[in-house]
Amino acid sequence: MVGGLFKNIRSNLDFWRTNIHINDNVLHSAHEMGVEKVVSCLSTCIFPDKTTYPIDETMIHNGPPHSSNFGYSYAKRMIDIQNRGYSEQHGRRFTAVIPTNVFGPHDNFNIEDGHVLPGLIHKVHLAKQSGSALTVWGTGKPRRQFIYSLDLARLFLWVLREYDEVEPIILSVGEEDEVSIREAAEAVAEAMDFRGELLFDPSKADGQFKKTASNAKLRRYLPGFQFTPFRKAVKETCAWFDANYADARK
Ligand code: GFB
Repeated sequence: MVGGLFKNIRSNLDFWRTNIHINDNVLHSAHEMGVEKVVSCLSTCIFPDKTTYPIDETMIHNGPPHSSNFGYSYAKRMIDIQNRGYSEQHGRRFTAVIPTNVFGPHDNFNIEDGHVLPGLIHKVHLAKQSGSALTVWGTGKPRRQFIYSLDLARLFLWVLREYDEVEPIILSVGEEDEVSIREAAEAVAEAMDFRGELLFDPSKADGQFKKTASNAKLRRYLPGFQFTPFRKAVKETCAWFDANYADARK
């Protein structure tokens, strides 16, 4: 069960309970059925809120997560604990990846519950139709690393076939590819040829200011992996949404 900042703020208990049940049902069923390997998803938003940067895989349990998504964060951290248990007690190779903010075609474009990029893409689509301004929530100052879903899928196949640690691995673009929410909104506006005004609504929460993650461990394994350039990935996602508006999750 995933969602954007605002859905997390509204439903921390649901995020905790639902994900804890998913964790145990999936992992224990896999164990009982003799499944060789399971790759679960954590997220770079589950790391401690008070931390040094860049964040790396060793820091997952070093302090409380940001208050906005504590339910999701603690539930996801328990996957790492459970994977360790299956490894020590049963020799299972159950592991986890830690993607940064994912976006791409087939995303959840729901404005209230979805993540920032699909939310902005949907908002620009509507603003162009109505000739209104684009309202970006918050100050636009927070910073995020975004990974294109197609790049994440390529990395997932590599993890499934080649990565043999139980310890989690961060799957993210580099620290140098981090952008502000304002820059992300400008990239969406450019990709959709939106000429209207960008307004910022600071009455809406900013959430975590930054959660800059290091992909040094990934780079040690795959030094030559090429991420899709951010603006190219945004353009492809916007084109997908415009072409599939009727059937998109929104
Ligand atoms: O993707 P997002 O909702 O979640 O991004 P997080 C929230 C940031 O984008 C905040 C700003 O700074 C918002 O103020 N923002 C601006 C918007 N306009 C919009 C908009 O139209 N929609 C949304 N959603 N945000 C989540 C975690 O944190 O990251 C989840 O809460 C999950 O658990 C996800 O792990 C990957 O990046 O802040």
